[in-house]
Amino acid sequence: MAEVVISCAAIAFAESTTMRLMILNGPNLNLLGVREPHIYGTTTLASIKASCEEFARFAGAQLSFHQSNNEGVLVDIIQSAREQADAIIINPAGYSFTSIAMLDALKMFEGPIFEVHISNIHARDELHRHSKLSSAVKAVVAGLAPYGYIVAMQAALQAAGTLPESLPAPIRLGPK
Ligand code: DHK
Repeated sequence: MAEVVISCAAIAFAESTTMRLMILNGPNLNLLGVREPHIYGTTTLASIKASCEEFARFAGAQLSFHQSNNEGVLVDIIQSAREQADAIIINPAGYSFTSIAMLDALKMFEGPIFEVHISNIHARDELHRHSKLSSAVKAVVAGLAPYGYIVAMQAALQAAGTLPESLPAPIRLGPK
């Protein structure tokens, strides 16, 4: 009987410490792979999703992965993160430069937010250079190609102290 009680407590602990990551992708990212490959490369969104899922499995994190071309849908998903996620990783794509509605929704999320851009938006044309959403996020990863999603996941898990113990100290803790 005592054994049953202990294992129930262990399950409850494991559930309460599982990091819930939400990855959110904005408009036109469904066409990654064929879309302006000289800027965004040839990796598809399905491949990015599979890679993020593999990393989440390795790290023992929960992952939900979304894409929408619709600003209102993206606002709804960001609002749902208030209940369903501990951290948001968002590539707002074209809405980076226009969406006050998404900025307002992100500001209501209490956990850390990581903004990802596949390209280095700071080295691009004037229209693609100034994200309106960055003021609401903890960090911006730009220019690392699809690997930026993995870096953002790692940063979110590191900030929460939930990177696997098996990783070397510089990755788990950074420089002392
Ligand atoms: C993706 C887009 O769709 C553009 O509108 C942004 C971003 C850049 C990216 O690099 O992932 O400017």
